[in-house]
Amino acid sequence: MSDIEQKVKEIQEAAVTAILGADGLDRLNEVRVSFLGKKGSLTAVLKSMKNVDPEDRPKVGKWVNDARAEIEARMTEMKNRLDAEKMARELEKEKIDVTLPPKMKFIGHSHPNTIALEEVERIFVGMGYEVIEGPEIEYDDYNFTKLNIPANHPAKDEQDTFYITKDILLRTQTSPVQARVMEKGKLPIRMISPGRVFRSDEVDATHSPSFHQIEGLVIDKNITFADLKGTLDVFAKELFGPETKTKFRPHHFPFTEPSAEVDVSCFKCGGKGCRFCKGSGWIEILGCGMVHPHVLEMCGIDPEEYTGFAFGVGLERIALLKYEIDDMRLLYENDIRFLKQF
Ligand code: 2U9
Repeated sequence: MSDIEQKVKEIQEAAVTAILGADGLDRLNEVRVSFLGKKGSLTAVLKSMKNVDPEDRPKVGKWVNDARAEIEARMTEMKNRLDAEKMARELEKEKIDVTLPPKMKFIGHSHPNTIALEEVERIFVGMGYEVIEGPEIEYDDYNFTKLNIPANHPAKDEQDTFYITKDILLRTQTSPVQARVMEKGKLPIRMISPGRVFRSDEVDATHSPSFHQIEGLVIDKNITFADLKGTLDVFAKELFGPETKTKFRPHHFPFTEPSAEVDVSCFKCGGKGCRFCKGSGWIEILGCGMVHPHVLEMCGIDPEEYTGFAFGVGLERIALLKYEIDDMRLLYENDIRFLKQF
């Protein structure tokens, strides 16, 4: 074996040993440069060709090319192996145990007021009512005057009402929404108006300066107190169960005549008397009456031709009763430990 052939063999062996010993793709590249690069040892043999006898050059060229092919084949093999190992390491790192229990995600849910409101809306929409909302800041005229609440009425006292100016206030009831609908003059009317109202009250278990009402209004020809009784009886049965009875007690409101307060038989004891209904068997839930002819007139409706009934319930009152909550303040504190029970 000639010296050159021997040298090419040694380079090839050294290269293969270096390739097999490469511990990563960077090292493999260094090996490539040191054997096959411009200044690599195998390239050096080609460069020394000018010293070789021209007759022997094809032979030497073949040895070098064979050695290069062998080195490159080993390189490719090694590169594939290193690539596969790298991929395997990465996959191992990214492995997900799909059998692990998930982290509990806390998702929000409706406030008891919202649940109660949606229930009341469902009942009235089912009877063909529209749900209409209106402004929380109102004119004295719509909040009081058009509802037959005169200038000297105690409800108008600054002790009870938040005034913004002499004529503008935070509405104390949602009735002004209904007064506005009546004024538009499109009859008949069958509507409920839910919304936030404001009264200058101290906070305690049953009072808050801001709470929610749902008021209802029906205006048509030949509407009677019997329609009012029937409607509210259906409402009570839907809300508290089919066994529920209603009782209408005479009352007074400036905007209705005659007026009544409505009690429902206690849905806890069925009317026998328990802690929940304070022994009476009845629970007061709402106020109602036939719309006062003067209110109809002030809102542009002829009381000789049309009559109507109206009612009002406190949303918080419904929520407290339905969910057996004993303190209204819990509805406003938004303590998640309380809210998540519903
Ligand atoms: C118009 C005419 C009359 C609405 C009515 C009540 C009786 C009533 C209270 C219930 C508890 C208020 O939320 S509460 O504090 N409401 O008792 N509301 S009749 O009467 C109207 C409404 C609009 C034009």
